Amino acid sequence: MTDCKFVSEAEVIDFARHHSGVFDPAEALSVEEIGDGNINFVYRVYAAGGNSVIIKQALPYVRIIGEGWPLSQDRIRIEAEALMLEAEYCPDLVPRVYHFDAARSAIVMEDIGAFENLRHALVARAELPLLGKQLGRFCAETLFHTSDLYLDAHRKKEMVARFINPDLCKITEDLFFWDPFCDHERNNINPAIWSEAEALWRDEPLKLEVARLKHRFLTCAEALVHGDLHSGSVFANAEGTRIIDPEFAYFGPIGFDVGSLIGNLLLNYAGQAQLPGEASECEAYRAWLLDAVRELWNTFAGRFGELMSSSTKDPSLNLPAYREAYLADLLRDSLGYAGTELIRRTVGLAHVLDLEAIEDPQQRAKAETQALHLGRMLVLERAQLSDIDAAIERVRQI
Ligand code: SR1
Ligand code: MG
Repeated sequence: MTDCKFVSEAEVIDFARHHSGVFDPAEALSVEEIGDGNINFVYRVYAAGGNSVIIKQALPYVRIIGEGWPLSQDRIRIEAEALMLEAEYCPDLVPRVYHFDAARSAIVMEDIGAFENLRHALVARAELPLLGKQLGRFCAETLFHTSDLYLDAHRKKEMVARFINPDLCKITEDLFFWDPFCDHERNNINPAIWSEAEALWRDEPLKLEVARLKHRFLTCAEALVHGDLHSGSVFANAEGTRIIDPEFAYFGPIGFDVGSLIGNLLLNYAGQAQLPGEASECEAYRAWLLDAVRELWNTFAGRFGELMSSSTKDPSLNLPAYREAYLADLLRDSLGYAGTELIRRTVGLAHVLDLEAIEDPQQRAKAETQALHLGRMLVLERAQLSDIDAAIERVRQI
């Protein structure tokens, strides 16, 4: 499938025209390449009248590296199927898929251009009153309905097989759970925090807990997770939220998705104190970020708990005491994975604007050090943090 790349703008336009049902046959179309992600090519095709679509194409390698880092194109089928499954439970929170084309390794989907990339919105201290609730609902609905609590046993195993995603999982296995904890050549470390990084590499209690989290990531086929639920995979504004890019989807631990979101809100929290602006604005935004973490978790746990009691099919799992214990396990996992996201985004390969926007390396080092300390605390203390309020209180102390 190496020759499926669009070779001209006319080809992209023709593809959009024939596979979206959005454009009038007579209207002239334009195209722009808008992908700023690490892995794929993304185009926006639009008409002067306002209609537009997005085309995402997956080539057999990582876009930012080139053919030296090969990657299965099956990821785009996985993304299309995951988006369509998510739409069954949260149609208002994901872009509509108009067409998936296996030969082209491309998806034609709804343009969500009215929303802003969440990472940029958070750096700009945007007001997003619906964010925590909508992210919590997305996680509860998509994760419950693809878990053994809801699915028939045979259907669940069929779905696990459809979503085997080894290339993308391997990226996470390495970038989250290995590189940051050793002096790996892929790491990207601000020299001003070199001693903090060295302390991580020597931190045996931390490495033991990260090994436990990695083993769960490798073996726990709990639900169809999005698998890359960071702020760059979310678009938002004051009226709503859209979640995109589930190409890393596979059957993994539920806490990985919830934790990735919490970790990203906390990365922004760590960055805020060193970003430009009035101290009072920064403090207010940091308080809002912690409220968003609380709202995300409470919405997730509230809705997941309701679904467990109303819709769990297997009577042996539908017990009030099990519900309570299971939600406590999910919180512990989510806090742990939030911790690994904080650490890998600070010293690993893939950095984030929330920290990179701090221009002065010494100032950035303060935010990066806080991110590392928050991450370490969450990984090590996750079993003792009895509820989300206790976790937030500990975050405030660091
Ligand atoms: C080479 S891929 C680096 C990162 O980008 C993706 O969005 C994932 O987060 C991955 O870890
Ligand atoms: Mg992505």
